[in-house]
Amino acid sequence: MTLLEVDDTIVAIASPTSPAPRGVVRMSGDETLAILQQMGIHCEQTSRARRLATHIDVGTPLGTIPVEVMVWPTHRSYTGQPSAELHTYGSLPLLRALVDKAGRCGARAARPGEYTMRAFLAGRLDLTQAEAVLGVIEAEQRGTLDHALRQLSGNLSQPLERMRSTLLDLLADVEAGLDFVDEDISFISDQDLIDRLSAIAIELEQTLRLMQNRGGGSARITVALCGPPNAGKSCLINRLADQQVAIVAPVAGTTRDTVTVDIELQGNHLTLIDTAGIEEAETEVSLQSQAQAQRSTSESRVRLWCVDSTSDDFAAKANELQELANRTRRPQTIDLWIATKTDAAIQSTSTASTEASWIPCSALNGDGIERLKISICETLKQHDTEEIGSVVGTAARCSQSLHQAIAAIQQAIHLTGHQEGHEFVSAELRTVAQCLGEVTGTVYTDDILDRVFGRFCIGK
Ligand SMILES: Nc1nc2c(ncn2[C@@H]2O[C@H](COP(=O)(O)OP(=O)(O)OP(=O)(O)O)[C@@H](O)[C@H]2O)c(=O)[nH]1
Ligand SMILES: [Mg+2]
Repeated sequence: MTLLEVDDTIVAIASPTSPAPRGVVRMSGDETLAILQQMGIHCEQTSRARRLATHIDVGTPLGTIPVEVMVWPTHRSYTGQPSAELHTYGSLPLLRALVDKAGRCGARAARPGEYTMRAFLAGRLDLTQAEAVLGVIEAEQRGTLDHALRQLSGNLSQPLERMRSTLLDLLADVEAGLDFVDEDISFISDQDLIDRLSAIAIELEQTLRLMQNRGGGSARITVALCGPPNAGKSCLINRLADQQVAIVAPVAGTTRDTVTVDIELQGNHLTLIDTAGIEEAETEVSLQSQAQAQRSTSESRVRLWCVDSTSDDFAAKANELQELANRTRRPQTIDLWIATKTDAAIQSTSTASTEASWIPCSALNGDGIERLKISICETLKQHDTEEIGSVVGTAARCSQSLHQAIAAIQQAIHLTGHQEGHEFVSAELRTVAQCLGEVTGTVYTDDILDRVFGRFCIGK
């Protein structure tokens, strides 16, 4: 198949195929208006987008069905081509009948991602934005959706395009100097070149790191409850999940195996993990449960460190846990500090002597639980906004190009520093520009387009 074929007119069902009140069939291509005409839809010849309510005869056995038609008669559409949407009841046989009729009138069935690819080829979107469209379609988490929307608005491609443009300016200076090499004229000093390349290298490394941090964007968010034995972790997981998933007992060391439960909080899909209280392992069982607890604690995205606010040595326990938290924290880890059993505290615990900011709560009477839930969601949101981020597909596709770009830029810095000829530097800078262009799609090949658009579903 030739991916870059954009002259024919394509048609596909664009809405989910499960029954719904409304379904959409989409068309795009130069013949859109002529095909609509053949289907019995007469559009007056104007250049404005418009909407009309009509009926289409799709043949036996369905007969004539009501359809609302939206037409973009010029290139001012999502795909940059004349296009149309036919809205009717969301029933698969009806939608298929419409697609078949359009097919009989000259349209071709669209391939996966073909609409978005036409938008890309028309310059409506760059490649990272096209991938963000997929990210939006597939987003299961609130945070993932926010990322995809930010990427769609160009937050990833804009800095990359800016860096590429600076680089092309530098390349022009370096290459202009090559023409005057005998006269010893240069358009940029070596030091200036090194400084400006180093700044781009730093920014690229940062972009790459942020991309990789997002690796598992669509997975569930893990939230571990951890802390000393008897701190009230199991009681708290039951309260957060609103069901009895873990055994609660007054003896220390009740929980052995980790217990997990899935919950949803403000659009975030969380997996809560109750762990064994942290203690010196003295038996084989304890050794295993401690190892399991440590693994869950270090791998979880959010950690709820629970300390019993009624205990005499609150501050000592808290400080010990904080050291442990610092030792085991990963770049994306979120630590929250929970003072438990506040209903039973005789006097308010002195949390001031510790560094953390504490969320007081009682799993018994529910005090502070709402605030805890809000804190979890807000910190997740805040962490997500701090990242440039990228949708998972973009990260997978682009990290190699970014690695190559960084290697080439470092080589260019090295060559300049060692006064090697500027012709070698210019070759490296060309590689960098090529790699950055592959990320945003300024430079693309069939293979890249195949990888990006092959992951889409038909109709998008
Ligand atoms: N008053 C009061 N008691 C609580 C609260 N939460 C837990 N407890 C009690 O504290 C004891 C220990 O609770 P668990 O939830 O089993 O504690 P844990 O941290 O899971 O303990 P391990 O599994 O042994 O590590 C039980 O007797 C609970 O009833 C609370 O909010 N208020
Ligand atoms: Mg427990």
